[in-house]
Amino acid sequence: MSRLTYVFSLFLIPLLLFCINSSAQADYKLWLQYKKIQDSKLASEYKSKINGIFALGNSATIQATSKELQSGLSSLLDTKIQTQQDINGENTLVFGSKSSLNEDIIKNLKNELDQVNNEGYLIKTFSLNNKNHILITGNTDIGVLYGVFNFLKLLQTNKSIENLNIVDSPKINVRMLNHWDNLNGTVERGYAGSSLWNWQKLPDFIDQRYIDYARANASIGINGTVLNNVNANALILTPQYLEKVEALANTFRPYGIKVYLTARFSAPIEIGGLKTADPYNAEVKNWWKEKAREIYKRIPDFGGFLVKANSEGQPGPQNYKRNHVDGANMLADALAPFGGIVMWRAFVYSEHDVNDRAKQAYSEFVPYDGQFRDNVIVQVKNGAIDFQPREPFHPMFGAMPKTPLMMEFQITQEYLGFSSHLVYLPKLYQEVLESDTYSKGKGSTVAKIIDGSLDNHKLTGIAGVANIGSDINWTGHPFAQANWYGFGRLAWNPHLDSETIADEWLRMTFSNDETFVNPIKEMMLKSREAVVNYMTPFGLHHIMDTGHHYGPGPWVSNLSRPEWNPTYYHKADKNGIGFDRSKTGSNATAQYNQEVAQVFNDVKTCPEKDLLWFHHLSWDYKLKNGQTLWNGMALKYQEGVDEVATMQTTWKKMGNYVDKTRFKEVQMLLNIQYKEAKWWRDACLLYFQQFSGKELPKGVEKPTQTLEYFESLKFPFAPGNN
Ligand code: GCW
Repeated sequence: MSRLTYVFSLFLIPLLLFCINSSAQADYKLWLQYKKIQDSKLASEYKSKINGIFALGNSATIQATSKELQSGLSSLLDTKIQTQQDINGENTLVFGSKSSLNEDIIKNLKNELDQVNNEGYLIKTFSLNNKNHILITGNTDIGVLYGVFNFLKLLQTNKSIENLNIVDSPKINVRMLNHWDNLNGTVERGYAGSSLWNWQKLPDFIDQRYIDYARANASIGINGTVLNNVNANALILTPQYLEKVEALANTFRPYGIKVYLTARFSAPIEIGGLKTADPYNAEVKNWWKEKAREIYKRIPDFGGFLVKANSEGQPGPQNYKRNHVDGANMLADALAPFGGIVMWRAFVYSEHDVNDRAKQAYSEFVPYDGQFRDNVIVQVKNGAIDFQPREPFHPMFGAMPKTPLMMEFQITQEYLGFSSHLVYLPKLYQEVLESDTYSKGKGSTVAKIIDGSLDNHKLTGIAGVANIGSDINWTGHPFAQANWYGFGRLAWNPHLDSETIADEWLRMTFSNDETFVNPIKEMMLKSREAVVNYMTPFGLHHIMDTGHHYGPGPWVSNLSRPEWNPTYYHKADKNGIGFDRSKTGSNATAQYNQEVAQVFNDVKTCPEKDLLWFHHLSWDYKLKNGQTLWNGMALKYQEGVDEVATMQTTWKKMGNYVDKTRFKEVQMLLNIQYKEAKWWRDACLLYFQQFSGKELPKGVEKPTQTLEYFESLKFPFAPGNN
């Protein structure tokens, strides 16, 4: 071996491996980077206020909290933080729940502790014998854990910790991820590798990932997870799998995360040996009761069932001429003795129903208002079709005041470019949450319906279909981590602003440098409108290629179920484009409260962003800016593409603020996004041009391929479609 090779192998290879490894770790660590504070003045200020930490209590949660605090602070402050046995010195960070505090402190904090619920927390500067300390407390240990994560966030985002007085608690009770994970390890609509759950190695092998998953979720307040796909497999309810589910539940418990499962309605037949799953049948009822007992014996804090019934071929009560109430209540009765809940999905539509698909869920569910058991919550997607880049809010929100409704958002980007497009979804979530349903007059926002404040509901919930998989960076795209993060933040408080969320996420994940944060925040905030523009401007929807939903497919019209065909949704012809859902059409607008219906109904007041969702308009229809609809549409497609080009330019300047791995990853992904945005623009415009018969306006680039070429593209192995 030459001297040079020797030196190389001795020093450089380990160094190289270290660099690669630490870069990969940055990807893996999500927003919990705990990178050393760069601003030295700030770092010494922090250090001067935190001499050591002192835990009150010793539960599994407090131990996990302690560990997080110690490792977080040690790396943020670049010094070993000592665990103390008392608070005799000064500047101690004390944490523990109410039950561990002394009488005097409790008396002092009574008002604030009463203000926060069971998961809330206080972060306070307090003095004892003239010495200053910081106290993080709550009514429960989980509250303390949430408080500690938020304290760490203050440091991560370089906020002051002077005179702390923070009082906060979650506004929604059930804040959960829905994993569409199959038992064979694939993930329906998953674009970040395979399922996190290694069913084969469970229950004996507890992957460190399970713990890091729980940490990440707890850090944003997510307190529930549905482990398996709503297109359910009954085997998850057999002892063989329940043993594995129990191991996961035990792992997540210290982090305040409850486990839930999907319940396949026909399970009593498939794994119970019964002849029927009729919810009126005594044996069936009993089977579910026994099943619940069996589950709770293993998992005393099991959360409950999520059910997709009589939807897209899943079995349900209607197979026995019963209805959704019968099915949901039967399961609710089985879970009630143990405190479990049923989340019954309202995502139903039928090929046998000739009505506009957008109307079907409302028509079916609204008459049941008030008939569900107290431990049933109806889970409604944000819009009436299916997780499109833009949909007006679902008309069921505001129409069932006697029934708790739970929001279902999709975090995984089934219809928004998979994990290769940078799209900041909290912007979409916020738009929906802020929408005014007018159900109790002005200000009856969707957020107030799902946080229970408008109709006085105790059971409240929000679910996000997870975008998480086995990829090193969890979500496939480094920026898709922001969608997981942002979903959690809005689940905690649906009234938050998506810009604030982007700001904190960027600082925690990448850098506090303003020259990085500001332009990248702007890029994130604009990214949602960009994807709307290059895929489905002006309220167009569901024109993706079918099945896998990858890329454009506005021409698809040959599927057996009419409402699976893009042509069903855009209705383009020589006379124009768009779905008439106004009074002259399907009258879906009538499902909204009058104030809203009126606005959507009239083409003059209908927001242009929703125009073709509600109206079929001629190609020459004049938009507010004076352009014809055809020209305006073409220009929007171009605008979307241009925005992605701007994103590329913005990102290119950021090499100094981001580690090489993530910098390069985002750069490559933006290149893909740019390519695909052009593909969307060209394919859609060429297709619609057949009907409009008009030239592309000035400013819109000429397509580089023919329509035939785009139509010929096939993707039999597109991910997420198993
Ligand atoms: O968006 C559609 C998806 C299906 C999904 C379904 C649902 C899990 O294409 O993959 O099934 O919605 O939400 O049930």
